[in-house]
Amino acid sequence: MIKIKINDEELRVPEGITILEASHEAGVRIPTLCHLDLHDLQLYNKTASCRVCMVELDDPMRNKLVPACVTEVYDGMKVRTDTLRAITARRMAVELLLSNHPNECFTCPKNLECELQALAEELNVREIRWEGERMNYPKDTSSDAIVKDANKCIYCRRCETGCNVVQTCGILSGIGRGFHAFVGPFFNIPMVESSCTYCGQCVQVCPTAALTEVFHTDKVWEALNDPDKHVIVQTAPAIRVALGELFGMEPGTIVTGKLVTALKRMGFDGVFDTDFGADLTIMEEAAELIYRIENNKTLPILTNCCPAWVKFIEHQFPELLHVPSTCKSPHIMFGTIAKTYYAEKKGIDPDNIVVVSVMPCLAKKAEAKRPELTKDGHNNVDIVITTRELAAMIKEAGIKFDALPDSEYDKPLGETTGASVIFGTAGGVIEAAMRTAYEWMTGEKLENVEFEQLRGMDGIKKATVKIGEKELKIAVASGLGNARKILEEIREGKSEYHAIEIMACPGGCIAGPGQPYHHGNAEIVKKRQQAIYEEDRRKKVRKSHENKEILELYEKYLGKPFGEKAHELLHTHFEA
Ligand code: HC1
Ligand code: SF4
Repeated sequence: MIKIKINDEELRVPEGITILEASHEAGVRIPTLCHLDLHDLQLYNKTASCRVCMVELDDPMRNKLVPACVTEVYDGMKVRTDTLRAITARRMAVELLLSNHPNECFTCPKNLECELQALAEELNVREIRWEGERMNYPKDTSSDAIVKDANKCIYCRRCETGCNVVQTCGILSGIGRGFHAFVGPFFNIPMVESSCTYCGQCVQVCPTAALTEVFHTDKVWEALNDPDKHVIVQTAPAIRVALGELFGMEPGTIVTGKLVTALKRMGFDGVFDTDFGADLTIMEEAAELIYRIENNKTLPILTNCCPAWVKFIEHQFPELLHVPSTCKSPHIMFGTIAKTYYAEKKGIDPDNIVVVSVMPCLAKKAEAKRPELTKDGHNNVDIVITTRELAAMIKEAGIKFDALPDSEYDKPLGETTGASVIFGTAGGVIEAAMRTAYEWMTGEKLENVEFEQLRGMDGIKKATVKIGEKELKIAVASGLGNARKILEEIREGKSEYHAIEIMACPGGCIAGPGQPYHHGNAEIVKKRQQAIYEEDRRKKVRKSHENKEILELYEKYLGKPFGEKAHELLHTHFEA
């Protein structure tokens, strides 16, 4: 340990840490912009490019301004964060960024969520004394998921690190110099022509609106206002534990009942839960796992509900496309059933049914457009909006969300289980599958349904689950960099696993890029995760194969799990 001083506070800190790290112990805030260092959420960026964290050293030998994020402490170091020089330097760094930034705050999609805007306020920037060269690059709206507005790029490189280092996708890099510089796909090709997975980690970390989702709220309003359309909505497992944050509620508040009421008041003809699709997925995936084990087919099986992960394997490991489960993802399964079974039951022409999914994810927007996820010319799912977009619509409709009473999801297709709600957090899909596979393989009742080994925020989790005489080796990877490690093992023939869950977002869907921005606060994500497990514990039925409406669906319509009709409707294929 060494002794340092920050402002007037004496501290003993370990050697090798930075001034920024030491400042947390001193209770002093040093503002940052480009810097990220959050192990739990796999958010990193240590490029020291923005110079917003400048502090002054009180040292006759070194008296100078230094960036706190990369300057290591030394014994006897005296740091001042509150000198005129330090304050002016920090303010000037932000002022220079603003000199080159579009003055569009009122209409910007990140208005009131922008970290640059917040810093300008925090650092008391009251004028911009320089006129930078403002760019007028066209927006890249080529993809169904992500909009890139290079004019708003401040070159912090967070997205680049997230894409290339954390997700190992290698899509983004710095382009141009000086005022012309921005981050984009190489040669600035349209996003849709790159191998982008739409995982959205770049959107998650972008401090401004240089990268945002494609907004589809107007499409939903149009459908709701079309008297010929029967518009139904489904909500992903992770929405109910995060939406409340956008209405001032504590992170982790479970708002399932209010969410349903709000959607009914907005005019949806049916309000459903993607959890029903998740229970259906488990029926198919567990049956597929058992089929593969009993028939010596390809193992491990990989879950594939995450569409960014699917694009990742398609682009980066095309030789392994026989490995993932062939199940469609839960919301796509739900859409398929809505336009077949539900349409028949209600006597509605599927042409007139519009299925809207509310998802914590941007990749789901692109997934819904995949040509193989259509039936008789209908998209299984028509429109995907994010948690943030839904909150914006609730506000547009003048609904006072926090004052809403609770309601129940509509029926049929409304019954769900605890197994399906845990899909919303990394490890949940495979835990849900194990609850069913255990009982199907042994014929015995599983008493303790909680598989602690598969829980938590680690990027890779491993467990051995004893099922009768058999030991199933299970892994969970969240974050595409971790998925790559798992896939490399499989490619080299070294994988010892029977089943692996993969999610592109570190932590799973609760931390998706369509959720309320958590601005790097891992506690928010942990509270959402606790709420997901709480919702599971509250459910009377906690195993997918005990969902009575699912059993009725198989009995009346689908036949056997993994059978012919189930194959036709609920399974898909991948494209290299
Ligand atoms: Fe997810 Fe899924 S859990 S992928 O994380 O399998 O997005 O919440 O809806 O489809 O159910 C997301 C969440 C979601 C699907 C389910
Ligand atoms: Fe990279 Fe994912 Fe962003 Fe695409 S969405 S550019 S893969 S981080």
